[in-house]
Amino acid sequence: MSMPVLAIDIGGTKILGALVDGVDVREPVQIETPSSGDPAGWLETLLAEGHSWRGRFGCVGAAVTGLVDEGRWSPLNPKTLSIPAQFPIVQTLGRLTGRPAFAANDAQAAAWGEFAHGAGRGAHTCVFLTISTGIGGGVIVNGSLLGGLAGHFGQFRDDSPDGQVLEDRAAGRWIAETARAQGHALDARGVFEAAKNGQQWADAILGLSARRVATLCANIQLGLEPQKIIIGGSIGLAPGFIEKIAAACADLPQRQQPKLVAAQLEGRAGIVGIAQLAAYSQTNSINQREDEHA
Ligand code: ADP
Ligand code: BMX
Repeated sequence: MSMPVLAIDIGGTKILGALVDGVDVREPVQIETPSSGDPAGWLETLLAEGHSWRGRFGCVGAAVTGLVDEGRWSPLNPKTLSIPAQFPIVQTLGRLTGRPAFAANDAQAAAWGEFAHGAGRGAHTCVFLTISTGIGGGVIVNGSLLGGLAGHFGQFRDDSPDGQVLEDRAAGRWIAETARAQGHALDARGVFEAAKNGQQWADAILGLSARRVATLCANIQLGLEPQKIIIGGSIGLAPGFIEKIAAACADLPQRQQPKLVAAQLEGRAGIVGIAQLAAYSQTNSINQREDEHA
């Protein structure tokens, strides 16, 4: 019987690690993502908290916010998470755990998790969107996951004079900054609470965020015609947010309506997906060049 995978999901707000076998997630450990320092130190902290995992996994996989190219991890938007460019994530994981390692973008990994085990089952062309600290995406076309830059919908640009990308005008950091600018020192979760308690200002911020995400979904539908657009991330899955996106899409012509569904694996999509991708990489020798050439 094969051993579980040590799966780690590093987002702009939280880091989650667990032993994962298929959809079975055991001994989860969650820590806040530090806003400074060295990712190697963050991983050491996580592994110390997850000391019970030691010796009980065959390989390790990390789903990380940012771009992963040949085992090296770089930020596209340092406002979502500021990490050093070209950080050798695969080599570092191998050194810290003594096991073969694999890494991929967090939203791409979550897309694979949902496709293989969640809301994307049976949808050979689908898109996963995480609405979280930033906005990430993963694209499955005819059953294949697109890697590299593909799916970085949060980096979409318009003609904003300040050069802001979409996630800087819609995701968790923007929601908190916009609330603060209006005199409410709350994070995005606090803004959802305020909206639930009937605060008009909070509902207006969330409405604008959802409308911008709805425009993105409409454009994705035109660009790829996915059978489903799967919405995840703590903001995407917060009560009422998908309904707000759907309401903002309601006036589109029927033929152009995006098929929105909630992520079934919820916050586990990334670790479930990266576990499967890491296990697959062991038998197919992908994404390990950095480790081998170190
Ligand atoms: P990450 O970006 O680290 O992957 P999340 O998917 O949890 O993590 O997204 C983090 C963002 O979601 C933050 O802006 C946080 O304030 C917000 N958030 C966390 N929990 C909730 C919640 N229950 N309801 C609404 N927003 C939430
Ligand atoms: C950003 C980008 C993506 C990531 C997405 C969601 C960085 C550091 N990250 O668009 O690679 O998938 O955020 O990340 O440039 P999360 O932390 O919000 O889950």
